Amino acid sequence: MITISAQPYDYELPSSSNVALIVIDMQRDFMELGGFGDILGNDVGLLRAIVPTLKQLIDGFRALELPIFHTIECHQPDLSDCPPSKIKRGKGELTIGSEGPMGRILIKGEPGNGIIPELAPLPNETVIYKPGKGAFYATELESLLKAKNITHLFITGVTTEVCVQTTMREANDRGYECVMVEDCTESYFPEFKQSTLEMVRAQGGIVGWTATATDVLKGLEAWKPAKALV
Ligand code: TIU
Repeated sequence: MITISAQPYDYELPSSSNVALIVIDMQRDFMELGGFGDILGNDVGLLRAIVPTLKQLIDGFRALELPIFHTIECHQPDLSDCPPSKIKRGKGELTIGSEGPMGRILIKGEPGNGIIPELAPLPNETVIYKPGKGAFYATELESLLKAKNITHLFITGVTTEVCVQTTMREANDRGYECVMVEDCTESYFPEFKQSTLEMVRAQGGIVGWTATATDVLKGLEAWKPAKALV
């Protein structure tokens, strides 16, 4: 057993547990002009701050041969997996499926739907294509985690209060011990990021823990997993 310095108290990682890194939606749609985040009226430049730290965390998991799951929010080209309510939302000129400068917005396989090159998944890493905000809804994520006996999740990505928080709540309800990595998640609204961090760790860790990437890596480097799983 090792502990990782975290809030609201240390996060315990038994040697019998298995961990995974979850990287939520680090895709061009949210990070670049002309994508979904931009058409909703957000300052997409704000999200770039976490890229170097998240890259370090991903590299740390790779060096330790620990599994990494990347997610992409997207829909099928015929929008059959997109509820009309989601298409209508925002009331902008462009919406999901519209042709934008990076291809059709939030559509699987379009240039704008790809993960930013700095954080591109390696061939041995899993990419989960998700139609909702949460990574467990209508995806194979839970069965893949169960197949590897993964019990402890480190959750990162964008945006903190939308897809990251939704995923952490879904994971918490399914029994996973979750850490939101503070400096590896970002929001278009700095105050929403702060509130999210506070609300997940309030009430004795009602949804889980928060910790910095440095503390997560320090802990994992000292940890001896039951078996290396990639
Ligand atoms: N709009 C916004 O903040 N987020 C999303 O629509 N998706 C994700 O958070 N990935």
